[in-house]
Amino acid sequence: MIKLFENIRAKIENGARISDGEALELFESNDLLAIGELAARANRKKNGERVYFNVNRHINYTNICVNRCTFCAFSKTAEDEGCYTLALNDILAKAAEAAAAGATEIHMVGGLHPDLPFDFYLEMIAAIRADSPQLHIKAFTAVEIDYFARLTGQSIEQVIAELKEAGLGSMPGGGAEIFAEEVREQICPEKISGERWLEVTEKVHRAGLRTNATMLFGHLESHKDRIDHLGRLRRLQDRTGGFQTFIPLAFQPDNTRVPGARGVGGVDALKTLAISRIYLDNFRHVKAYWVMLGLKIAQVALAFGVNDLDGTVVEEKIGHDAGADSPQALAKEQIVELIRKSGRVPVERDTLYRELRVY
Ligand code: V47
Ligand code: SF4
Repeated sequence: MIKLFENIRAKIENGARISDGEALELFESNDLLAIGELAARANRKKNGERVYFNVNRHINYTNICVNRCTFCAFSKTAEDEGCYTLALNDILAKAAEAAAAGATEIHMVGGLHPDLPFDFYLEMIAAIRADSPQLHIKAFTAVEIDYFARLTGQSIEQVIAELKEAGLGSMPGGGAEIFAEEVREQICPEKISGERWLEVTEKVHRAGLRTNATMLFGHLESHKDRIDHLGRLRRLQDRTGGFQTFIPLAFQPDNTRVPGARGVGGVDALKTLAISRIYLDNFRHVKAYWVMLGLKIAQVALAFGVNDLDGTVVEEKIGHDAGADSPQALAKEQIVELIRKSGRVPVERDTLYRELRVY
């Protein structure tokens, strides 16, 4: 074990990358602090003492979805009680409210609605851009892009070009879940495959848009499946350099249909964040999404290789529908305080990681 940590430390110092075998040994080690120390070292080389956050707002325009992922407590059918689709005016009002409160980003995703035409999404983006030009619109995932292409009979390239023209600025990292086919078959059988997610994302990067990448962990996947997931992301990033941030999403089990589902413990969460940082040597940023992790683990994660705490969020449904016990929103001052109390330097960023203010 000591040899494992020494070898990895040398690799980090020399800018070499760890192998899948070494990542597996890390997952199977109980030496959380040694893993964290390596991850903190890898992060410090890239980002020094700075920890990023942004002022943003999430808008989930509809929860009606033709996919019925078993891990998802957010989605409904058009017949279910509690299903909704926001009217364009409501969406614009939420965006304008966010802009007035100093937000620089709108994060928009939703279900795959059976009836809304592609024009609805183009109009939504164009209207937000016209109304609140100061907001960066980060919206949709590879899953939606593939759905829009099927809806319209257009190529992925054409769909991306039209969204970009309407004002899409970048894409969040959702829909990746776990790429390993056998697990994906159980948790999201109707969703596009992992390979398709990667293929669509590659096209988005080639069109000049940056995206993030996520990994949903803590359900049915093994350590090997997690490493397989990280490996496919690392290889795509080698080809395109289009990923900004990696975000491990801790599975929330309430109201879901994953057999035997339990929550993610603190040790597993910290280990997964840290190993992601060490393994993904070609990702600059690793985000602790406080909504799924809880504020305390997200703050401690800053000592385990993490350099981003996401944002103010304002209104969150996906995690809270599945039992997340974090707050709905954070004020900018609360995020600054969380980072300060960890001894690091809070930096407000925009979506593309331009520094807006150092605290
Ligand atoms: O793709 C769904 C996940 C994702 C559950 O890119 C769940 O900056 C946990 O991708 N428990 C959407 N997770 C959220 C997302 C995201 C969030 C914040 C920042 C960024 C970013 C991206 O949420 C889905 C899915 O993987 N999800 N259900 C659940 N029960
Ligand atoms: Fe639909 Fe996305 Fe939920 Fe799957 S995770 S059911 S695609 S909203």
